Amino acid sequence: MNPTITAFERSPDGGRGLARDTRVRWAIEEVGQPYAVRRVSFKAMKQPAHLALHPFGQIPTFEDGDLALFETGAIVLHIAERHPGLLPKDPNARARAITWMFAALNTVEPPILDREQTPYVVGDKPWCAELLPLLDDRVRHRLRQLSAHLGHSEWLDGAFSAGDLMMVSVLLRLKSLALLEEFPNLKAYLARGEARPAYQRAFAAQLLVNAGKPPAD
Ligand code: GTB
Repeated sequence: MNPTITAFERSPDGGRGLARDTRVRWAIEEVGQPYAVRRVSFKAMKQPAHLALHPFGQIPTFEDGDLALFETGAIVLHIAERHPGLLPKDPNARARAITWMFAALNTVEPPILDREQTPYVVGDKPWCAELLPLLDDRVRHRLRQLSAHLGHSEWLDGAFSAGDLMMVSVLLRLKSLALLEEFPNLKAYLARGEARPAYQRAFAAQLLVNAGKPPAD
């Protein structure tokens, strides 16, 4: 049996690849494994059958035999550890690649999410317009640090790894904001990630089911 992941029945982003199943699809494509997708509605995500897989009622999940995982960090790490292609063999290089996965999820993604979600959550408050530039600055600060580390390198630490896969996935969320324009090396890094054939396959697969408006649920 091939592993099965879950994804939105129809992503609210209409196929822009921003829902987190895309990074899992990308990891599976990088290691060249077949997989199946079970699409779930927002309603089904909160039902006991899905909650048994994902205690927070979200996507994506990953099932392989009697193993069920949630959290994209854990899922991508699991895939990378079981198949060659996403983690270096050298133990120290491997540990550093995993460090970059954590950095993407714990250090770079949170300020990006705060910036992205604030307009949805408190966009009607009079102080929201003052808050957004402050949140932009928090993102800018992290991007400046990441940009300084990357410099003219192709990837974060030697060859492409699960750390890059996660960092590019996180940075993709900035595509609708102007901030990335300030960091040409990060923009080019993102473009390199998106150009990878495995990413292209993952993106195309999610686009196939997500293009168009999401159904009312
Ligand atoms: N930390 C978890 C992980 O990394 O796996 C976060 C999982 C998560 O946030 N899942 C979201 C979800 O299931 C989908 S990806 N949300 C439904 C819910 O909580 O009820 C987040 C997401 C959703 C939609 C867009 N979009 O439309 O642009 C982008 C990202």
